Amino acid sequence: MFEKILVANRGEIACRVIQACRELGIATVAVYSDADADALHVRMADEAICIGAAPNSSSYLNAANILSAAVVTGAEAIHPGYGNLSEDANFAEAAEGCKMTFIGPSAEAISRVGDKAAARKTMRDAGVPVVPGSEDGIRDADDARQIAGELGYPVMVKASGGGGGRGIRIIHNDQQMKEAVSQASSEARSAFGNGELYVEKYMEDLRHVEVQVLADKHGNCVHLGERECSIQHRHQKLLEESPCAAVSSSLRRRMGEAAVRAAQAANYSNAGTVEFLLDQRGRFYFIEMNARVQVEHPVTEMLTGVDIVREQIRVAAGEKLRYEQGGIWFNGHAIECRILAADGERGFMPSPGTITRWEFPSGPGVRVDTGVACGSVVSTHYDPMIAKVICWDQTRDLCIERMRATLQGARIEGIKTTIPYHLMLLGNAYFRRGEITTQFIQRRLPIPTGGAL
Ligand code: MV4
Repeated sequence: MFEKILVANRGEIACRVIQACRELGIATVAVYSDADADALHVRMADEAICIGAAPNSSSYLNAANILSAAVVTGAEAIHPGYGNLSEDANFAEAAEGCKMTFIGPSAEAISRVGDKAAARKTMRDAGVPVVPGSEDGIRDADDARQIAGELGYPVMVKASGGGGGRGIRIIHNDQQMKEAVSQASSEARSAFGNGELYVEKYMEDLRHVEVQVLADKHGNCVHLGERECSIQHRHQKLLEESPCAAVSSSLRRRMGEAAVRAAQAANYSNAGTVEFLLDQRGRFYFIEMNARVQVEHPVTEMLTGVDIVREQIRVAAGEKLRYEQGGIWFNGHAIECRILAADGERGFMPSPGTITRWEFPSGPGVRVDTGVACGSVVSTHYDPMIAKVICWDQTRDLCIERMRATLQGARIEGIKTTIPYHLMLLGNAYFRRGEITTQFIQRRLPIPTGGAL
């Protein structure tokens, strides 16, 4: 097992990884930018080393400085967290080139699932149902129109070079195609350095359900159930939960088996997530695979009792999975609310500042994963998500009430947060009935852009 791990990230995920290392008796090295010298993750780690100036591009995306920091501190492995360099195959390869273990899939597996158009092909060949769409990337708008003609509008163009929401457009007719393709392609080029797009049939009013997989380097792979992730604002998830109200135990088994097939087809190891769209008749379609631990991994941990980050470290060290599929149980219900330093009453406008009060209730089934504390300075250099509140209870209704009580009990001063919006969400009749699709925010609870809630 590793003796020292460098955590190549910041915020709550850095704190999360440091905690997992501590439980395993592994020393930790934190990296920080000039703006993060007093950050919580720096205070938690055994060692800390500055890797650059405040802008993310100068520090947490600065692969050379991070690798140098790992070498000079004698780290044997690097945990990238999520975002930043976590799905950068070149970084993974460079770490291995410096004789360090990258805690994640191999560089080849990252590349294979990171090319979203090629991944669809891999999955189709593996017998995983895929959203109808183009075989490969498209050449230009005419090519896209041709494919849209076969699929029928509306269609979605997406970036081959990366997932999430950048470089995505929904197109309703031929006239919109040229502009949409040019905008999406330039957005993708600036975000991922790759302007290639592919086309999919836009499947309206479905659920966005992802399955967690965990694979070791010895050919073993299990799934850890699904997460309902339809509640997104501008392709940013706001609230996730598990299990998904629309997934029966037999559907869970089928989606889980498809996700395991997807991981095996990609020759995948470590933690990964297979994203599907699920329709009202229980048919599911692959959209993409993510080669990193996800923000929302705690809801799966609360249901299964599996510590995903700890298993990532064990698998990276060459250990065999300690779980058989038959030994994975899904108990109760878990919900995660992402707490952003943003004004939930003004269109989620960023709300930087110094936190002068930071208190959350605690108790059975209440977990707060955070990278801030009282006195922390929240800047606009980085992602505005400063904490995740995760609640577990025996049923969905009890879990909703526990989450509401926890958020109502929060005492945060110095910045605005999205807690007011989350409380509205948890009180919304459609949400409480589990009537959730990808259109939920737009149709049931639009983000207020100004004035009191
Ligand atoms: C889709 C889709 C419908 N049809 N793909 C992909 C990235 C993720 N952030 C959202 N994604 C989606 N991909 C096809 N072919 C629906 C979503 C989607 C979504 C789309 C618009 C508005 C909100 C959404 C919430 C979840 C999923």
